[in-house]
Amino acid sequence: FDHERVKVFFVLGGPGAGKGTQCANLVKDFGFCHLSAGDLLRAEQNREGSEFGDLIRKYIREGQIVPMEITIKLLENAMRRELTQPHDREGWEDGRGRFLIDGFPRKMDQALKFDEDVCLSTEVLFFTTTEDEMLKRLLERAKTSGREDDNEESIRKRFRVYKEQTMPVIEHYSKEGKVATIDATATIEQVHEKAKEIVTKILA
Ligand code: UP5
Ligand code: MG
Repeated sequence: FDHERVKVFFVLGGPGAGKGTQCANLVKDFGFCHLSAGDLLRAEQNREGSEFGDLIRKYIREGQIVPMEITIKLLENAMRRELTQPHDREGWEDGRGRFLIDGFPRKMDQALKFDEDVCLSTEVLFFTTTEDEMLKRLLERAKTSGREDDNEESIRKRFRVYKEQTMPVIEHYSKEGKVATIDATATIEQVHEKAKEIVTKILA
């Protein structure tokens, strides 16, 4: 996809930082299409006839990164589907579109491959808070989420993978001047205001 027409915002931050929550708000403000890599993988895991179901389940429970070919294919297919259907949302005329790609890329190889083969990204929205806060949020969410990785053991593994594999991605984009860091410790509404301000400037 042509990055002049298709705006890709990567949304990164640790497990439970609030990526999904904030994406839902930004969709309402700016007409984004929100694609969560984790949600796409969970849907593929449960899709009847998927050859990857067992593999995805195993990786997610261990907090490991699913081989990038699978995730990138799911994202690319979802983007193509969106871009080829009619929209009356802001920013979506004549093959144009804007995406929030949530929870991706979380490993350097994915970042390079996506920028090269799918679409050059515009910006990284980086939501940051402490591990204690993220753990608290995830354990609370665990009561109702039904997610197989919302247990303390999987959460600890997700934290480790995030530090070892995803932080280098953020450093990489920082060097390119593409990272907007947002303190996600405040209330959902306060974090939203800050994110909205940043996105407004970038889209202007
Ligand atoms: N909450 C949110 N904001 C709050 C605030 N400001 N104050 C108080 N509470 C707040 O939020 C989490 C919880 O916190 C919610 O209950 C919310 O109400 C509350 P949420 O918005 O869901 O946080 P989010 O950052 O989206 O957390 P999530 O658990 O989804 O993050 P992960 O990055 O861990 O999960 P994801 O779904 O992206 O990935 C899951 C797994 O998929 C990965 O571990 C990996 O195994 C696999 N994966 C890949 O292999 N490749 C990929 O490219 C992507 C994923
Ligand atoms: Mg999420």
